[in-house]
Amino acid sequence: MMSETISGGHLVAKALKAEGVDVIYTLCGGHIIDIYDGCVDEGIEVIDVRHEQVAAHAADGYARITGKPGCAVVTAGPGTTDAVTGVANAFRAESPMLLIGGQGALSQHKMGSLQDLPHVDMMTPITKFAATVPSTERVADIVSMAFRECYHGAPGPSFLEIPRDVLDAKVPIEKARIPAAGHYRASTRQAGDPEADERLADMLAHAEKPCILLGSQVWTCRATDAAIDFVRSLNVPAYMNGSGRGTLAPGDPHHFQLSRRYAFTEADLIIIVGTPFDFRMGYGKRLSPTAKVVQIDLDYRTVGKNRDIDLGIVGDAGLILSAAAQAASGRIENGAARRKEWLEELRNVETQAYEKRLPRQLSGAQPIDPYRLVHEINEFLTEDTIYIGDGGDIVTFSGQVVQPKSPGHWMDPGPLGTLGVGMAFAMAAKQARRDKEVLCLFGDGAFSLTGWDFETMVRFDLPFIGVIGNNSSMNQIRYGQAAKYGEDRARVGNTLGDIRYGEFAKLLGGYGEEVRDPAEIRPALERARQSGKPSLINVWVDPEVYAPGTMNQTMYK
Ligand SMILES: Cc1ncc(C[n+]2csc(CCOP(=O)(O)OP(=O)(O)O)c2C)c(N)n1
Ligand SMILES: [Mg+2]
Repeated sequence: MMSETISGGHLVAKALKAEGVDVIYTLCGGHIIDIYDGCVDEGIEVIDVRHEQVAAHAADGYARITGKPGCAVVTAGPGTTDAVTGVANAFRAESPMLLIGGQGALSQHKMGSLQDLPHVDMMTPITKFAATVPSTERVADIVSMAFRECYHGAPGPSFLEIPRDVLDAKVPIEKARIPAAGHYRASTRQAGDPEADERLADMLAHAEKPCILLGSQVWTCRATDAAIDFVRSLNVPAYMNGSGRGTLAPGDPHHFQLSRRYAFTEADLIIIVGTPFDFRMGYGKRLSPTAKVVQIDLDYRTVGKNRDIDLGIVGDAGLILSAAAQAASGRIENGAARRKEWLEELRNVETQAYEKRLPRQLSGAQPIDPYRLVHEINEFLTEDTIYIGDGGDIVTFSGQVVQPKSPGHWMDPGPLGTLGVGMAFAMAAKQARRDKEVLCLFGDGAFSLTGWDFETMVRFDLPFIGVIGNNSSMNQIRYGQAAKYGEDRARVGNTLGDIRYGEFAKLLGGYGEEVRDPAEIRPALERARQSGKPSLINVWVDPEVYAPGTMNQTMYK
């Protein structure tokens, strides 16, 4: 009797299914079509995009939103090189995704086959794991191995290339190793060291002016509840960055944002959770030299990097924060009440900064003040709106003003600072969470990198509200040129056309509007919401003003 056979592409689909992946993002090519055929059998949706960069960013975005790894499938050679930026972005952002690339047949190895490149060599430095699948029997095994590697320490991307003959060949099903769902990788989280948790509790009990920074790993670890319980029970003011934004809702007594620099200078205990001392943190130099500094991170290599610390704990943010709060609760009062004045002090700084900026946020100027645009967006967001920022200066404005109302509802590229993530993140967010509203703020420069995938949003019926802060420039770069070379030499390589992106949206089958009057921003946003379509509200903002964050970049100092 003939035994049942299975091809490599179908084994890929089985391994994706085992991991819970229910969609792949892809742009087709002859090398990878057998994976599509496998997806048909396994009920995995195939979303085909217009550029492989978008496929990879969408896989990154899917991972962030769902907590499951994302998957992008691209063809060999240019398909894979186009996806490099998306993988690199996921690498710096600690996002678990798998990129599968095609490769010429093993039987033509190094003979100059179509689109042959050393993909694995190219991907090795920007992934946690990169390998060639050597035989059809091992396809599912190596896919599950790649997923396992994605979760080593802080998460990150993996890459696999599958030669065409390996993918297309059929092998007897009993010869293939097919790891079973839930049985091929650990299901545990890494707890911190109980002694270190005790020490943290002790430091908290003695601190008069503690503060905590809740970084992206708070969301990665789904540690929202633990973090909220920690700051409330110990009465610690909290700042949030990256995907950690929204852990506490705006208006929460422990939610702070505008007083961060003040807090880092005045605090006697600073707890950094799940974010590295990189450029966003001034490499740790801006923390008070007399404060005790505690760092909690999933990655051993991040702890103590770039500055000395007083206590470093490696592990899951939620388990560690819960253990420390628990340990502190046994002590008399644990100092919580004593910190009332400290919180009031910070609240005053916060209120002053807010009031100083408010006139700009309400400005009726034309061209529109970018502060007014981001203010309107902030007012427009609901608890169920996932906010995405993709741009330069305009997104720097939004970082100060826009507050996500719920955890996991803020997406930015992360420390790679990649322009062009927006459309892909919107795609992944809306596809994974149809119940959510998605709003993406683009710079006009950022939008034009990957904007054609607006068509994919239309084709797959993925409504979202796109807002373009249009200054017909790459303004964040222009600022640096003006500062360095003078205004008369500043307009080189950064000027874009006056593009009516609202018309572009309509051309591709979406909803679009042009806005020049600030009073029209809100009604236009409402109409985009009502349209039920992918939309672009093209808001003409003043190119002559820059965000303070742009002007303070260490790069220009
Ligand atoms: C892929 C990529 N290319 C180039 C840059 C460098 N860069 C940073 S900000 C910026 C300008 C972005 O212009 P736009 O999106 O229109 O935002 P604006 O600064 O004008 O508000 C550029 C080109 C980058 N971060 N990413
Ligand atoms: Mg611009």
